[in-house]
Amino acid sequence: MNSRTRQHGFTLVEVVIVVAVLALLAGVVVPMFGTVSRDAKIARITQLYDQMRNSVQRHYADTSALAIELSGQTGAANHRLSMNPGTVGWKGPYIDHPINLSDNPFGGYCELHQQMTNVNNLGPGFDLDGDGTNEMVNAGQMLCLSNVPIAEAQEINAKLDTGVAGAWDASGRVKYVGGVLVLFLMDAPN
Ligand SMILES: [Ca+2]
Repeated sequence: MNSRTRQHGFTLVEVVIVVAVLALLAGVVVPMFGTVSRDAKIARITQLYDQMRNSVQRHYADTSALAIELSGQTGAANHRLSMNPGTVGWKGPYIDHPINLSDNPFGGYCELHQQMTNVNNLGPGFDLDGDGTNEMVNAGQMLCLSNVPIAEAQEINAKLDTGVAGAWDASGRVKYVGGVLVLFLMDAPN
């Protein structure tokens, strides 16, 4: 074999090495993107928690009323933070758009409720201090997100319920039942 013919193309061994290196890189890079995406979804929910808690407090200060925002519904009556349903004292919008399905990064619903009994299978109340009894019972403001995987729900709980005793999924501001993450935002003043 002279130097002229040696110039043509890659040998099979070279091709195999390149493919192996690319496969190795893909194996490293793809999970990295998956982790970033997962962390971004968790961060999105903790941001939503802060934003919605601030919004329901401002809405209550103006109107002395609790609000609902339902991702699967239309109309001002179902979007009381973003649209004025005729509530006395309303000075909103308190959020920049009506809550919709894109507000849940895990693809489920996103609903702001004012009665625990409206949330299926979650039972009344929030055990805010982890002592085994519910400090907040029934009326209040809580954000419900479906389709949240348990591992992600546990991470969100760890961020929002630091130092809370009791079962992670039943105590504090974060509850989790059957794939539904429930975030306590505001108690109804008695
Ligand atoms: Ca909790």
